[in-house]
Amino acid sequence: MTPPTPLKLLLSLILGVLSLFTGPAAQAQTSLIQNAPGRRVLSLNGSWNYIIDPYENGFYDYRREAFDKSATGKGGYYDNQKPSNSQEPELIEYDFDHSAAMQIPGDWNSQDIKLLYYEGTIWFKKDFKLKPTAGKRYFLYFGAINYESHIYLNGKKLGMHKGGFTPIQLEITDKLSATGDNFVVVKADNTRHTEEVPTINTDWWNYGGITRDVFIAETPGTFIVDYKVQLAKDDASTLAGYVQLDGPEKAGQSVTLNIAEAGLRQTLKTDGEGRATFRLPAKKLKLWSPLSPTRYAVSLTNGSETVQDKIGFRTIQTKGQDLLLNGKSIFLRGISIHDENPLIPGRARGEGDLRMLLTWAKELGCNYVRLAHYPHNEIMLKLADEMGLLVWAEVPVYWTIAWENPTTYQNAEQQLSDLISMGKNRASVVVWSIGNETPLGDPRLKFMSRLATKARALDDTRLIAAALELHRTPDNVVHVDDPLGEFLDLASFNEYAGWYWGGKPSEITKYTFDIKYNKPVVISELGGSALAGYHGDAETRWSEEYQEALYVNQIKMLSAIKGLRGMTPWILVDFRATRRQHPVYQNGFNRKGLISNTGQKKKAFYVLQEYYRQQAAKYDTGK
Ligand code: GCB
Repeated sequence: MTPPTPLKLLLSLILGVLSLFTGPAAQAQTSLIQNAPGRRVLSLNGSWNYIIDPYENGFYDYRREAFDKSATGKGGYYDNQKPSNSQEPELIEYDFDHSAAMQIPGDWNSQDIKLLYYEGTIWFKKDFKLKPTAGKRYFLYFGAINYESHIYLNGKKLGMHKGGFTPIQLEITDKLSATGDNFVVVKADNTRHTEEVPTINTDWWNYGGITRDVFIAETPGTFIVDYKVQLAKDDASTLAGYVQLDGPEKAGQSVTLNIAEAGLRQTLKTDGEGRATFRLPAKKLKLWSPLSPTRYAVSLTNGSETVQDKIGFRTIQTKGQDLLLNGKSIFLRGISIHDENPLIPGRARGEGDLRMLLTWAKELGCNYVRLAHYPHNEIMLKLADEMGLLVWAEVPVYWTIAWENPTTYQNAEQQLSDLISMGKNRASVVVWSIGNETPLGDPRLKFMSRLATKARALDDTRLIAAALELHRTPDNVVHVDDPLGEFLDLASFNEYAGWYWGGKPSEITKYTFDIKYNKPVVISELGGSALAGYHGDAETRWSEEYQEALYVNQIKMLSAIKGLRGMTPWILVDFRATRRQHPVYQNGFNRKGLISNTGQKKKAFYVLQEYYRQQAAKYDTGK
């Protein structure tokens, strides 16, 4: 074999960067349809046939050349080939229609026992009927597919996408069949790779498949693709935002913004790019808060199209170590949550599962949740708006990723942009988190500070944060001086005194904190494990009593921090994690939940609930 020339190497590097998003997916990612589920939709949820393909035989030929890159583009499972009536004996070595089916949305691990630990490719196929109406446009939309997906309609490739927790949107207007009979095929591959986001090492289950809703949105030829209707930065009397049209007639159009209940109505004109920005006086708005989660019916009308949303309005800002919601001090009574329904156990499959998680958080006394460690379902953000819970939303820049790889950075930035795009109209979202427990070092600081700058450029009305690193000195001082803190709005860090360090729960009150930043301290994690129903004394690891004592003493220790403005202990419910191997106490579950995987509340739940009751009495009454 001849070694590649430098030119060839350069070319392959450029192609590598471009291949992160190929086909229409690339365009789609820059402008996700705002409130896509609220458009006119045809749901493709339900039963999908699947084929397990660990060798990727449906994607590559025997020389390992991809079928979809061949001259005919044919040969892969996405052809969904069926025997024809010809006399020729045909060889077809797969058959979707006679293969097993699973429910979508839903991870594959929880639907077929032989897939519990599976990492690799699975093909999915769904038939649907849709006859396009002339003049309309159609978008195929997936809430999330973990991790790399190749998507085909009627045997033609639509695009490829990487990232397991952000929406995928593909225009299919010209690709629907005239007869109305269509089929969509998805190759989903959840193989972990060191250069991806997240990387190979995490403390959560690598659930594969089409884990969120699938539907087709129908829009007019020129339509309202995106909008932001929020309060201006730190200014409760000004409504600010934009409307973006897409389509051949996007320039010079009138769009009417109407918030009838607030007596607000304004007609805007789009510019040459189809965009109209606005700043309007908004004195009469009743502000959104956890105590009173007021949302307004907001409508945007362009010609025959009206898009409707329910939007709350609030401000969030920091002042030294104080944290102000609508100008008033607030204490964030939070809890961390994974996108998992422990009762399945598997990825949450829709509104019912998500509402159950948030109802538990409310019962705990929360006014705040950390949606760790990746973008959660858009429905979760809407429920948080409705139920009055503030949100920390995050991207899976987790532990040690490939800091020096430009493609890895682009990927992280894309996931962050998509998260912000999806959540920017939700009053509940007050924090964009750019990562969790990333290790100190120059390449990481460069990567993370660039991400922080990007987040601020995309949305200056929310706080930017990350779970920072800490270190201890022999004098029992815990130092938070991670240089990344300079770029962030909160002093947030994960702190595991009494579990990973610091001795028994009764010993941890000796620790004090030295926090370099004059910023609100919002602790992003603390906690320890307990197996529900296992009892011992406060020094018996894994017992409910140990976890209970740990929470009692954590609260004592943390209450001494000047500037403590909230916390999200780890975690609401036990969750599946391959790292957690102890056959008696863990059994494949991270047991730091305050609620077990069968829904049983552990003793520590009540400790935190009582602390939050006291904090609520102190802050929510304005005392
Ligand atoms: C952490 C991580 C979280 C883990 C947790 C644990 O610091 O951020 O993802 O699950 O600790 O249980 O160790």
